[in-house]
Amino acid sequence: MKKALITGVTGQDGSFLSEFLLGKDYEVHGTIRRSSVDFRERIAHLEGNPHFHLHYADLGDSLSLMQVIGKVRPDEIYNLAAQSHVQVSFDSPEFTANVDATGVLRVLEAVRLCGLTETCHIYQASTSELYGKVEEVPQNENTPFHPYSPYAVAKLYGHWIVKEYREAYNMFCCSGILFNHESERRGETFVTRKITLAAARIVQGKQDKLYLGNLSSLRDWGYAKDYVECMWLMLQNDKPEDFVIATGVQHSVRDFCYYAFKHVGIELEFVGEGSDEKGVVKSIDPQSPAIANSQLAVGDVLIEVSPDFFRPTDVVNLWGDPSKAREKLGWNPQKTTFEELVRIMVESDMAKVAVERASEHITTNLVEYLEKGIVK
Ligand code: NAP
Ligand code: F7E
Repeated sequence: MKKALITGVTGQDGSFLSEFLLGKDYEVHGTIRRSSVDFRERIAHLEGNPHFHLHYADLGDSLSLMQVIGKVRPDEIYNLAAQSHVQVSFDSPEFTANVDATGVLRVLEAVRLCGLTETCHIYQASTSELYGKVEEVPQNENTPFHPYSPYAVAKLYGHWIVKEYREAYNMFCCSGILFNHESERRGETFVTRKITLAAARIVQGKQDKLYLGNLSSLRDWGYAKDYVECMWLMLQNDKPEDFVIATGVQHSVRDFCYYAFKHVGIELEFVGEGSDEKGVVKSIDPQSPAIANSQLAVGDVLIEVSPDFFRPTDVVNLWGDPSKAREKLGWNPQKTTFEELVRIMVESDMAKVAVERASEHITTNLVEYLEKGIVK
């Protein structure tokens, strides 16, 4: 049975990759950090599986990495752990550098010091943010990098140190240059999830408006579940090589809003420009079950721009060319289309908000019954 170690197993990608590898009969080991709450939502369903094991380790702590790598002696390491939020990297640049840059070096050195240089295959989570202030579109493996945030600068170090260890020590280590990939498990402060959650809350009467930053920003958004397969394919390749992982299709944040709200029966139109731009209800689909009990009306303003979400430097034109991954790895970049991705996320958030509303309703009724002495 092959053994894989996933750093960042509690994250969006870590959870999908764990499921994928367990499905391929791997013994999966994941690193976790101590936190004041023990519930790990994305992997709770895997805990208790006899082939799934968790270990405490932190990318800022070499000794913890040495211990876990020395104990597990994995055949494959997927280094997914990172401070992954670009906007947060402007607030915590030093922490971001320690984890996203030096943390990669710590993993590589731990592999070497544990004597696994020749046997362990390593995947590094690189990012399309390396292209940053882009120098060409679409971007492929040969496009020059121009990182444009503390996050991207830290990830550039991670990317280059992996290449260096590959060449200096002949290690099987490689980077996937992943473009944005989303899912129903995406963190709630990334723009796609913020939009799908807001669409669900707005039609169910739990939120009035959605405030966003740059609506014109362009991204190549794929489905995380499809992308973890490509990470695995990279480590099964004959030789370690870097690959762009993307869909090859580009949309704006504005488009994402349009499709998310359309899925719950609301057609939006965008009026005004820059900070004055607004997303307004143009029409409502009376057949949509999602909208059934909503109080919304044509002309309502549902989206506004807030400078709070502008970044000191923003990456605005990401568009990947996945030809190399398609041709060399046989990976299908179009397995889940953009519209399908939006549908998956909106439907999941509609269900989540409905459960939250139901549980609030039960709590309110219970309090009332207790107060009135109807239940004791
Ligand atoms: P995510 O949901 O934010 O997960 C990040 C993971 O890293 C979490 O498990 C987190 O643990 C862990 N982590 C953070 N700091 C750590 C530290 N100091 N030591 C150990 N673990 C730490 O990110 P994701 O979306 O799954 O992305 C996975 C990787 O791909 C990241 O490296 C990200 O930068 C990169 N990437 C993501 C995308 C994308 O669109 N999703 C695109 C390109 C590259 P806690 O749960 O304890 O916080
Ligand atoms: O922003 C704009 C924002 O935070 C996308 C990470 O997984 O992908 C992710 O980084 C765009 C940006 O993702 C809001 O300015 C507008 O232009 O969802 P995001 P990101 O910065 O692209 C890359 C590939 C990674 O490697 C990262 O780990 O959307 N935007 N309004 C907004 N963004 C956010 N978060 N919130 C807004 O309200």
